Order: sequence, then structure tokens, then C-alpha cells
Amino acid sequence: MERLVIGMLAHVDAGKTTLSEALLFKTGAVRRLGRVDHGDAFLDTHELEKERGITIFSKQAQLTLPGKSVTLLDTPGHVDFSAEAERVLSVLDYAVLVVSAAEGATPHTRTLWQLLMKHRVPVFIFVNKLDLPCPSKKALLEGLKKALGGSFADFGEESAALNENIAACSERLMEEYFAKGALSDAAVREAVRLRQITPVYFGSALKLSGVDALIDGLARFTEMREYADRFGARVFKISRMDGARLTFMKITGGALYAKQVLTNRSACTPEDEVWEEKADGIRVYSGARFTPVKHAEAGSVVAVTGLTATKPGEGLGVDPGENGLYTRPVLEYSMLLPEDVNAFDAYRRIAELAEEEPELNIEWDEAHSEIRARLMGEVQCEVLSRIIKERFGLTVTFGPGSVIYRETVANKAAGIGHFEPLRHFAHVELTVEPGARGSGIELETDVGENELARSWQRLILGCLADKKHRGVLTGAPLTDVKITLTGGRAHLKHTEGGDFRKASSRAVRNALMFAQSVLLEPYYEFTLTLPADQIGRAMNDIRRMEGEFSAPETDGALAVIRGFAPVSEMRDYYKSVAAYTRGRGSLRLVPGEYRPCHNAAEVIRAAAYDPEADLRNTPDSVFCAAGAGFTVKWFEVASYIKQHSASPNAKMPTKKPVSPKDEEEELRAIFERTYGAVAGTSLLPRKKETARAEKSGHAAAKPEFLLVDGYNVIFAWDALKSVAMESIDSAREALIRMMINFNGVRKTCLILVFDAYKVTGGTEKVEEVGGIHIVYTRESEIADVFIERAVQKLTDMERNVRVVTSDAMEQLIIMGRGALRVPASAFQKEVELANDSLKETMRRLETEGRSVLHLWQKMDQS
Ligand SMILES: Nc1nc2c(ncn2[C@@H]2O[C@H](COP(=O)(O)OP(=O)(O)OP(=O)(O)O)[C@@H](O)[C@H]2O)c(=O)[nH]1
Ligand SMILES: [Mg+2]
Repeated sequence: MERLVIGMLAHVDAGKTTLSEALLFKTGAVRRLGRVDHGDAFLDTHELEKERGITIFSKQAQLTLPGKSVTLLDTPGHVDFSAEAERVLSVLDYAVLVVSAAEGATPHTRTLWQLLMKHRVPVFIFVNKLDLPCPSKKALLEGLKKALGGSFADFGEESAALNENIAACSERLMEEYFAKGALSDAAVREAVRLRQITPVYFGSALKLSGVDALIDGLARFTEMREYADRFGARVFKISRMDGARLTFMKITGGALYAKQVLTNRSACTPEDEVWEEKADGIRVYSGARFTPVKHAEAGSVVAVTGLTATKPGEGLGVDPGENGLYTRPVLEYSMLLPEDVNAFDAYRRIAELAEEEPELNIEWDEAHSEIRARLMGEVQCEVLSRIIKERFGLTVTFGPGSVIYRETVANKAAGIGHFEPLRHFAHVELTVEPGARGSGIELETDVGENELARSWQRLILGCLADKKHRGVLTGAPLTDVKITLTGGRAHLKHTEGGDFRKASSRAVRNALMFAQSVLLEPYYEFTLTLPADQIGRAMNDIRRMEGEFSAPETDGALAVIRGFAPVSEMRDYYKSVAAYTRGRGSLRLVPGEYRPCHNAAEVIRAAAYDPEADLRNTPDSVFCAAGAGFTVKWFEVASYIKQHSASPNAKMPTKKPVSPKDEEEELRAIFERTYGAVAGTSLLPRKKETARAEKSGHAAAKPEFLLVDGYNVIFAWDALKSVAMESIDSAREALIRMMINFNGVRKTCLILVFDAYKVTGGTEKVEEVGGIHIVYTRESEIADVFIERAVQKLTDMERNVRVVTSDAMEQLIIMGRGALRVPASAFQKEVELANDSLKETMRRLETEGRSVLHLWQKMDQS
């Protein structure tokens, strides 16, 4: 039996749930046909869904097609619940995209289509509500082609013309068609899988017409994927039912057994907490009911109980995980609580919701002592209030909600950040210029390595990437800019890791003060469908809202207006539409891009933001004279430097390239200034670190992470190097064994990293062997990039991190982030100390080479 996961996707009200219901009924999975309008649908089971007649939570149903066991995932179409729908994308084998015939492909349809393409999910289209007045099939097909791009064919009627249409999609199909005069199912299946053709079916879910043809198509033109033998699963949703925490996952490798111990270890990113928990029970849900099962195989979707730490998007076992959320909330609301409730206590409880829906971004606003949440709109507010009431017994309402603004620049400007209080030094020069819409923040360097050592440059770029830069108009996040590093200086004696953080942030703010800033606001892409005689009124409204639109399309009595309008203006417009069209009109909205704010002056005035008073983001610089640091205002920084270019600190010898040896010295100096004196053997920083931990009273509170740059160590240790000359595989194996032994004694959280950047098509792979983790980086990622990433995340989590490498490039980055670096040579001593017998082996390896390795392997096995 093949196992498939098929998702139902569409904009709101297109008929996904009705079509799901029809599929279940027609395939015999349910005996009675439910109806959303009567509140008795098999899938719209939640009270709120019955009340509102819309789907709010994604749900699953099981059905059988000839030779296939299918998990159907019905999703919500209301744009307020886009995230809930998007969460299922990464576990789909196929999707049925439902289009309502009268509306055709809406902006929301197009967004979903693009997301499905991104996830490489093959699509079947069902054009629904053909029982209502609508354009011809031909016009509808053409509309799809125009809106979505791609090859669509009406699969509802099998004919020679259809065969020809399909054959035209690929050369292989064309050949087969001409050779045999017809296309085999296998050939079509392949074309569908490769998304060369998208089958289109027409019908009415409500009237059960066209549904049989869709069932036939799903049975014939889909196939099960191949899965790995080893266990893997992808979490896509967390929910609670009757107090039980349910982790919904698709099994993507091997099988899952009840009571199996699960961990996120191999696929977790360094920022994740590693957990290990037992899968208490496995449930296969269908509608509101579930069947407990003992095991589930790859290709099935189950809900697992007993897990408390899972997150949507997480990968378990061999699954790398993926979080495919694209539609981010553009509105922010404050939660209003009853007066007798302590807001912070409430926050701590409510914050639990964010683990299920991270995009809500539930935050504690210290300044106003209130809870803030990011939401898509009013419907979601209402639903959230209900959930909070049900789950926590708290009555909350929401404030009016405000748009989340951003800022960018209209021209290029240069900025300087100088940070030199006594015994500190960092100097950064850069430019900020406009970037493409939606590009975020791009970083570049335009400094030669002779001017500033590469390691410093990377440290500065790292600082620039970490910082959440704020604009100077309202303090909103900066976006769509390119920042280019144009110069920088460090001081041999005084620069500490954190100094560049301060200097680079100052430089950006400094540039922004000189640039012309632009306030951006989110826009909706809208489709307004309404009776043709009300076009005039609608166009007036849209103009008033500062929206733009293309010529209205009229088809009989209905007209469609498409365009863009500011979220701030259009968020409540659906209410007026419903009122003046007496329920006959509909307004479809999807959050589109950020554009210049239509009422910027007003918003800026209301924000009353003073960039010079924002001390965490100051544009000013600090210089040092006569042994004391003092502030130079942002507009005087450049001239101050010009006047005082003879100051001793400004004459840094950075023009000459720094040799690795100098750099090592330099690093050591910075290291000592940052972490205290490092004498003799204590370059093995463990002792010092333990001392530090003990002093602060939480020794052994968190495990230490030890990141080992595999190939770097191999080539730094003579013993392994000689093995590597003969066989790199053997050297790698030898190091792995040494690390396992070492870790057996030292008990750290050891991560051994090997680059696989020359392995074409290689994806990141993590193995757990003998209690250590081995990471093979993905194609074209070198080990230090991975390590840099890992260090950043781990240190952000305040983990103790040590990195073993002899690569000078990595050193600064690592220290800048507050991790401890262990030179490969020092690590060798540590390893030898930890395991004296290892020393003996090393010696023998060095002299006798590979033969010993085999001997050792044998000994190890016995
Ligand atoms: N006339 C007609 N109405 C339909 C058809 N299919 C669904 N409907 C109606 O359209 C409305 C929405 O149907 P649903 O199945 O809830 O649509 P949905 O896509 O699941 O909606 P959400 O889950 O809220 O996004 C209901 O009133 C259905 O009865 C159809 O083929 N013809
Ligand atoms: Mg629905």
C-alpha cells in the first residue's frame, strides 16, 4: 500500500472543506456527507469553526484510493490563519489547490501556488462552484495560465486533445506520444511529479460533481516517495486536545514505534535546546476522532503524545527539519487584561502559545507593562481571545492594533563609528544605500585585505549582521538597504571583542543620520468582487484609502477590482463592503510588500522618536584624549577625525598585512583582555572556565559545547596528518575514534565538524556516533562558516562554548562572540591527558601508519 499526504489549499471559502468532505464520502471513508453550513462537517470540528463557518485549524482525515492510503490535510483559507496553512506545506506529497470559479485565481491563490512551487509540491487544481454563474472552462483555464504561469490541462475529459496537450509539456512525453499514439499513466505520473503539467478538474464539491474525476486522477497520477530506512520525522504542528499536548508529524524515514525515544539531536540547529523524550502514544487522527496505533511508517502523518519540547518545523532522526513560514503578521496588538490580573503573570502563562505559533511573537513590553502580540487581523484576535479563555481561564481583549512599520533609505550615505573609551578601540567606516524591495539587509565589504585583515572584516560583518538596526525616523527596523564596509581599524593593545559591536552599530546609525530616510508600511494585495453597479463607489473608496488598482474586470453582473492598498487603511474595509453590497461582495486580502508610507509625516510625528536620545542606538562616537573617553556628536565625527589624525591611536599599523604569527599574538592579547590572563598551560581554557563557572555559582549547570574543526585538527596533528597523506578517510575515522574516547572521559557535548563543501549536492548531515555528534556541512559550506554560526547561536544562549581549530581566520570571530578558542596543539595535549593510552596509539600511528589503525579498530571491536 502506498502512503501519501495530500493537502487542501485555497483562499477562504473556496470550498476546501466541502471538497474534502466530498472526497471522504465518495471514497467510502465516511457514510454520511457533512456540510460546513450545517455545522456538521467531518473536518470543521472546533466550536469556533462551527460558529463562524470557516476553518481555523488544519486537520487531517484518512481515506483510501485504490492501492493508496491517503492522509488528507485540510487547511484554513482565511488570511488571518495563513501561518496555520503554511505549516503543512513542508510535509505534503501533493496538493489540491481549490479555485472558486467565479473569482478565478486570486492573489492568495498565487501566493499559495508560489509556495507550493518553492516546496516542490506537485499540484492538482480543482475549479469549484461550477454550479454557480461563472466564466467558461476555456476562459477559466486561460485565467489560471495567466495568473499562475505553468502548463495546465483539463484532465476531466480524456481525449486525444488532452493527450496532445500533455505531450507538449516535455520532449520525453512527445516522443512517447508519437511512438505509441497515446500516453501511459506512468508517463503522465512522472510529468505531474516533475510539475511539468498541472492537472485541472472542474466541478462542484457541494453538488458532488467532478469529484469522481478528481479521485480517479489522484489515484492514477500520484506515487509514493522513496524514504530512507532510518527513522526520521518532521514536526509541523503542535496542538492541545483535552489537556494532552499533541505533536503532529510526518514520518519521513523508517518507522515510529510507541515508546520510542525521540530526540531532535541530529537535526537541531545550535540555537535549539537538545531534548530526548519518549513517544508515549501514537494517534492517527481522522476528523475529531483518533485511532491509537503501535507504530507508523514513513509517509504517514501521526500525532504523538508525551512530547513537551517539540516545535513546528523541527526535524527528528534523519529529517533535517524545515520551517516554511512566509506570511508574517503585519499588525501588532496590545492585550488588555482585567484589572485584577497581574499582567506579567498572565504573560508568562500566555507565552506558552508562542511555542505552538511562533509567528505570534508574544512579547512583554517592559515600558508599558503590557503584553504585545503580532497578529494578522481581527478574526485572529477573536480566535486568540477564545483560546486564551478556554486554556488559561483569562479574559483578554485587544487594543486597536497598529501597523508594523519599517524604515529604509532613499540615497547613499557614509557613516563612521569610533569607539575608544580608555583601553578600548574600534573604528568602522561604511556606507548605507538603498537595496531592492524585499531584500532585507545586504552586507558587503569593499576593503582590501592589506588594509584590514580578513578576520577583522569578518568580525565587523558579523556584528553588522547580528544587530537589529533601527531607523532614525521612528526607530522601526531597518530594511532593504545595502551596507558596505569601507574601512576599519583595530588597536594592537586595546581592541576587545565587543568593541567592534559598538563601533559598527554607531557607524550605521551615523550614516542614517546623514541619509534621507524613508518610512515604509505594509500593503495588502486585494481582490474586490462586487456587483457591477457598485464599481464607482468602490473605486472612490480605494482612492480615498490611497490604494491603486487596475481597470475593473466585469463579467456579467459581477465586477472584479484588483490592486494594492495600505494595510493601515484597508484593514477594516471588508465591513463596509459587506454592508454596501449587502453581503454580495467579497474582499480578499493578502499581505503584500512594504512600500513608502502614505502618511509618513503623520506617523513620524506621532512616534515622537528622537534618534539622538536612543542611547542603545547612538549615532555618536567616543574618542580618547588625555586618558579619558568623551563623546563626539555624530555630525562632528568626520571633522574631528580630520583634525586629530595625528593622535597616537589613529596611527594604527594596519596598512601592513598581518602575518598569522602576529595575528596569533594579537588574538592572544585580545583574548587576555577579554577573559583575563592566560598563562602557560591554562591556554587550555577549561580550567579557567570552570573556575569562572564555579565563582558565579552555577558550575555544571549547563553542559559545555566543544566544537572541533575536523580537517583542521587532522592536518595540525602530525600523527593524523601522516595517516591523511595516505588516506583521508582513515584519518577521519581515526579522529572520530579519538574523539569518542576523549568524550568518554571528559563528557562534553562534542561536535566534530567536517566540511563537505566539495561534495556536489551534499546536504548537511549529522550523525551521532558513540556519544559524539559528527556534522558534515552542506555543499559549499566550509567548516568555519558552520562553526561561526554554531558559536553565535550557542553563545547567544549563554552556553559555554569552546572551539578547537588552528585556523587564524576563525579565531577572532569566535572570540568576538565570547566563545573560548583552543588551538589544535593545546587540544592535542588535552586529549592526551584525558586518555593516556591514546598517546601511545598516537605514537604508534605516527610511526607505523595505517596498519595500526586496523589493529586498533579490531581492538576496539573486541
Ligand atoms: N454553490 C456552491 N457552494 C459551495 C460549493 N462548495 C462549497 N460551497 C460553499 O462555500 C462555502 C465555503 O465552503 P467551505 O468548504 O467551508 O470552504 P473552505 O475553503 O473550506 O473555507 P475556509 O476553510 O474557511 O477557508 C460554504 O457555504 C459552502 O457550502 C460548491 O461547489 N457550490
Ligand atoms: Mg475549510
